[in-house]
Amino acid sequence: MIVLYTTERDYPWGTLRSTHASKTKIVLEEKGLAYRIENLPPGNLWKKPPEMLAKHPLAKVPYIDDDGATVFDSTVIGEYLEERYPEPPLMPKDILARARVREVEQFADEAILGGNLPLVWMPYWSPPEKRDQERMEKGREGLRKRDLPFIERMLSKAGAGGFVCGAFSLADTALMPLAMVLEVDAMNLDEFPRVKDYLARLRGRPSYRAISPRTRVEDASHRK
Ligand SMILES: N[C@@H](CCC(=O)N[C@@H](CS)C(=O)NCC(=O)O)C(=O)O
Repeated sequence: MIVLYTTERDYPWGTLRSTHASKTKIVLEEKGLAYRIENLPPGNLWKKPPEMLAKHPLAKVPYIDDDGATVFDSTVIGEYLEERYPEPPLMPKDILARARVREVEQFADEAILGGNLPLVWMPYWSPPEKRDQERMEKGREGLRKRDLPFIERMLSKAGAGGFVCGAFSLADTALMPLAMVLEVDAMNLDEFPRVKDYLARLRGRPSYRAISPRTRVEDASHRK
């Protein structure tokens, strides 16, 4: 069984999960693979204990163990799972269409998951009175000014399928954590009607249950 190393915690305001590892969890769910979660203390992401450094040279999450082999980095894990377990496919066949999926996937990682979203998301790991509201607003502003306009544009060109590159793909798995965070944060998305509908569509997929802020840690810790 695949083991996914991540960080997930129940709080009174929702169950919070690592954004990058949530991306991996969605790939496992969409492919119907058996897995279990190894839940690490969030403090390990700063402490970088030797047992984590032995698996991931930056001691980040996610990393997976698949039959004794460790694979790290959510993007690499997504591509690995796609090649190792090709059904159902999460990549188109056409070479240019594959490049488009990778562009969005890369953008989601660099601009959103590693850029503006942590400014909004990290404070939720602390009690309300300790959250830096100014920093959170800066993250929302970054999403509004740069990231959401790009996703809105991609959706306007996506055609049939309803997802960011048409049919559901690895590009959407990278945007599922945005749906997760904006379910907790509920920032106003009226300027981005396509994004708003799209995030609702992502939340409607059965796989979303595994990362939903409404699903407790113990209720999404494995899949048989
Ligand atoms: N490129 C990496 C980024 C992973 C990442 O930044 N994960 C966060 C948690 S969502 C983390 O481990 N942060 C600790 C750190 O940056 O040292 C990936 O896609 O897996």
